Amino acid sequence: KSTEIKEIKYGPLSPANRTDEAMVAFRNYGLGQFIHWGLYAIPGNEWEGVSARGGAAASEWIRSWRGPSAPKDWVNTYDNLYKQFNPKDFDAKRWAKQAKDMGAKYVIFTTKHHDGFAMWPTKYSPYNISKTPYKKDIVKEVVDAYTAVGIDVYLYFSVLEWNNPDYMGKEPKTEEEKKKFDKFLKYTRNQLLELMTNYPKMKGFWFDGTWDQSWIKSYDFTYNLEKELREKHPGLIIGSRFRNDEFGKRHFDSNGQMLGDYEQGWERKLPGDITWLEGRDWDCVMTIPPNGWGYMKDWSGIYTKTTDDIIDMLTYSASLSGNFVLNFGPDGQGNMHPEEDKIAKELGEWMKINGEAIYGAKHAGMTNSKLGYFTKKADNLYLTVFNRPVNNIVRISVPKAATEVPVSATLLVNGQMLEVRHSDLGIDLDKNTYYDVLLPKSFQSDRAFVIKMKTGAPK
Ligand code: JFZ
Repeated sequence: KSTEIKEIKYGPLSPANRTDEAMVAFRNYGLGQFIHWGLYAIPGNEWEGVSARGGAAASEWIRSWRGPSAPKDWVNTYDNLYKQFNPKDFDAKRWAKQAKDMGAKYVIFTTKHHDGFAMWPTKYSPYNISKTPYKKDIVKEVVDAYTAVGIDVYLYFSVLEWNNPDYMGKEPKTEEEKKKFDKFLKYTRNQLLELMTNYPKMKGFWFDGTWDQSWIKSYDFTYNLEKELREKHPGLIIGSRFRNDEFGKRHFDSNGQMLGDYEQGWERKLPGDITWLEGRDWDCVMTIPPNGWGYMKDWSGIYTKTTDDIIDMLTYSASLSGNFVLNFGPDGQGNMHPEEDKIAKELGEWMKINGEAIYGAKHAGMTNSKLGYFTKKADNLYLTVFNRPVNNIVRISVPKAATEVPVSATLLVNGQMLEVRHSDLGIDLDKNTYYDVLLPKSFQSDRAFVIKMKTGAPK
């Protein structure tokens, strides 16, 4: 790393590691839900029975697909799908209840994806929900229903728009281009202010589609816009994917300072270890299929993550002090995929028992264990066990310098007390000391289970 500090005019606009109420809430969410819903839900990643898999990056990208069953004027066909958008089964309260039962503390909802279609009746573009047979304001229904059950709402917003004639990916150079893109920037500002005005209960934005040169070169505009958004909505939370500095550095400025309140780069991937994060807040957003955020009718022939996979990634995220956000792609009628329903239910059952190892729980500073992941909260140390030892001895390595060590243990699933004993193993005894938690042979579990330990001064 270079130690030279660059002069930066367009660096961070909010302090690192904010400690206000909104940010503390964000830090403690643990589990969130993402919802990708828009016109792409109608084709569901296929057209006239032909799958777009492989042809499109993901189901919500089907507009850019050129598959064999796509008509010649496919883009036009896609752009007219709104005339059919009439989700007769949509009930935001039902979704909110499902998310609540699953244990989600926040939801990120697509107000507008790359296709440019607005799920709210925006004044700034005719291409919006009010022109569909459904007519009603979907963003409002989602914000109200989720807020009513105590789930915080974040608005996903794609800056880039495929079908907007004023949008361009490259840097605007000619006077005409500059005029056009300037119009687009004003439009973007209007929509964002409109969203904050219409839905004052929203907590933040999850920005996307900010990677094009046109946006990157608009750093003066985006800096001032972020400032304005924050002024108009105290406590607003914005991730690191909104803007860049004047040198084109996105997510982090040229001095490595994060641009935004949390690191937003963990899209379908997870950090390798805690050192990557350098104490920053972050979230991981994850699909159940390999890729595909919008509805996919057909889940056959691809690896779709199991509830156990999800619990693993969720617990791992918590062990590195991050939030884990699970994506759902409802169909054109407003129903979740049946597999999503199943995972939501199973995850909720697990969270009801084991959620205390996730919510508000942070990196425990323990040596990584092959058995599972550690989290901590006050004087509680949690170990979510994925790999149970055949001898039922859960051996925990504690750094010798630790002032807190496990003194007692229980199973979260049934409250059973477990014996904890100090053991002297041979490995690195100058650095580590060992504690064994004994599992009863009779204890059975077909999912990961949590050992909750109380910590105290070593005897
Ligand atoms: C974007 C979208 O293109 C996609 O459709 C979906 O909405 C997802 C949540 O976000 O895809 C991305 C965005 C960022 C990265 C990768 C895919 N990234 O930073 O690596």
